Amino acid sequence: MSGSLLPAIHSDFTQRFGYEPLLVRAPGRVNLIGEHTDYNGGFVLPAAVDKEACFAVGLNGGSRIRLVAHDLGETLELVNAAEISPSDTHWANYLLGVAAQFQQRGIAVPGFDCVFGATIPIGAGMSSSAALECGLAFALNQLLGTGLEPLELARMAQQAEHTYAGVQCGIMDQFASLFGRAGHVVRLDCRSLAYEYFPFDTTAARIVLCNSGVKHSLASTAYNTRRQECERGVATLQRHYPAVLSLRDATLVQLEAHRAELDPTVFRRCAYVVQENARVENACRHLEAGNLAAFGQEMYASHAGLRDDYEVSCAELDVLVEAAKAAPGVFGSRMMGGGFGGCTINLVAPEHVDAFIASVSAAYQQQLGLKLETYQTTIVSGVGVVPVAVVQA
Ligand code: GAF
Repeated sequence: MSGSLLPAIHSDFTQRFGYEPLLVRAPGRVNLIGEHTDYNGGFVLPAAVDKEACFAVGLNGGSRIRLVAHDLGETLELVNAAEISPSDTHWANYLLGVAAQFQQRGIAVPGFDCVFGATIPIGAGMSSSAALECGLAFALNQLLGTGLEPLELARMAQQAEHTYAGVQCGIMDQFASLFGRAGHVVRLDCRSLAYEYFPFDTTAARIVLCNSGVKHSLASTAYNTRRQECERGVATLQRHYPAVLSLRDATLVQLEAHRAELDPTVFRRCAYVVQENARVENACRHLEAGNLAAFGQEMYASHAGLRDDYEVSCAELDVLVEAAKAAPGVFGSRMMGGGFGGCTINLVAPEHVDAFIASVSAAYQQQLGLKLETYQTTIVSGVGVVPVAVVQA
């Protein structure tokens, strides 16, 4: 259990509440390619990684919900679990939103206690919020014996984000946290939710994240705006091509043919999504062929599209990607996640990782006066129970 918060979370829970909880870990995720495609019915290529949220959860036999953010030293108590509503306490909404999803499905939520903490850096684009949602959804499903399938838990976690956090996100992050498989990336068709695992060979490339350390404040508003712009594009295309249900069905030829009817910004947003979907398909073929150089080129093209057409990058991320291009042993680099800050994801030859980190850190310091934090991630399995005996070992 080295490096895990679970031992501390476990003892915090037993000291506060005096009974044994269920222990659950829920990983954050990386996404190799396929950004802002999930809510357009398209393709993504994420993996669960070794930065995680940890939970100790138990039913308390009463009607109170007692939530403890271990890292922050903050608590929130709700007198009546039957009356859940959004809270002014930001972090609590990810958890309350999940409990509300059980209720919406007609599943009564009795009083419960939850102590949680996370090693996922907040605002780094590694889905700390999805990990919180998925971890509690999984824990309550176990404790209540509701037997909901993991896909349903992913949908509930996504809905919690929509209704209690106000972000109209797609399903990638929640899916990756629940369905991650150690040593594999997963290609998800976000429309059919069909998925396929691809082995990721860490002897050929390591996944290194460079955290810009910035999170621009309008990120969630801008995210929702991007989604609306895509929907406007689809509405226009649908008048001509009724089979276009989402941008996943659209082509560049169709967009070009009706360019005059589309707002120029909407056109660029849609063109980016259509191209990014194609890049995910190409990238999977390159991964299967073991062609990391070609895979990396798709990553660079993805970043250029996110920067120029989708406009969700920022100066700090652009500096990091340019610095990566100039560093030794790099196959590819791009911003990752919703954007406006957070991390870049970099595929780096194992023998060059140290030199890569030194080189990008120096460039970041020199060009922006900022200190870079980096993470070498490993790919782990999705949300799961951790036996108390393992935590105490
Ligand atoms: C965020 C969202 F939560 C995801 O659903 C996805 O849209 C991503 O941004 C961009 O690809 O992480």
